[in-house]
Amino acid sequence: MGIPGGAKLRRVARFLLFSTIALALGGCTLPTFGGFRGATTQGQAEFKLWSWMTMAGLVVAAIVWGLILWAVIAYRRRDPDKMPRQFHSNAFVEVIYTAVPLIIIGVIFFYTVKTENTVDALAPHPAVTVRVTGFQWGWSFSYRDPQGKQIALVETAQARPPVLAGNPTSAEYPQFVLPLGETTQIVLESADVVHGFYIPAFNFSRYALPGVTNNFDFTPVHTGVFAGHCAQYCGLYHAEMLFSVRVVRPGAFQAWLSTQPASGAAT
Ligand SMILES: [Cu+2]
Repeated sequence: MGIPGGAKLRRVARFLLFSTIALALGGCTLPTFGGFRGATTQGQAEFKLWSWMTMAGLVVAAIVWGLILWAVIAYRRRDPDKMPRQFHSNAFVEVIYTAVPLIIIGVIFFYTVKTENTVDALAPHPAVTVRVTGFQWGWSFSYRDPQGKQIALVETAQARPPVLAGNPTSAEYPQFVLPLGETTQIVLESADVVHGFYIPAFNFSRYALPGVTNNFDFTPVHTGVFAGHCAQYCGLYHAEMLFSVRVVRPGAFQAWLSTQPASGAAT
């Protein structure tokens, strides 16, 4: 049997599909839906996945809400004495609403794996290596040369007032620096308990785990100062685990690096 209003439905679906594609391709700026566009190549890949998945979700939502509304209005009870035609199944519709979600899940799975591979990819020869250690309650950023020797150190001041909980970019909190357009490898560890190394503008968060080393790359695409904080409740002064990252041009980065003290015991 044919589906009543099937042609009209297909027209609506086609309109939604094409308007979404036109929206995405026009000016090639994807809508953010409240997300960050990503200040690194890895963060941009993450953003692209977020934006496309949200758009796909909205198309599905529009079709579902449209069908509900249509069924409610078109098949409302007009005559209290007349029952509508009774039937118990529709093989065609059932095959469609099983196959289409499977295809959607398959596409989402494919692009999620693809994006994760991009985000987790490690460059064989990163321009900079920074060993980041989370501890109760702060961060240390130890810059290493290719031989693993510490060449610069930025860390949370130990003698800080107990609670500042202010702006992550203020001078009370450590700020590490990354070169624009170059790949920095972060070697993430914890000195005590589980912490969360989170930079919202990079669309990136990862656990700092005691006894486990997490490696990942940042390739910044925008200069600027970006806030970071601990994303895993880790004790009394968890809210004090603020930091920021400043992205500068490679020349300015080398100038900054040369002024940094290499002192402090390597953690
Ligand atoms: Cu914490």
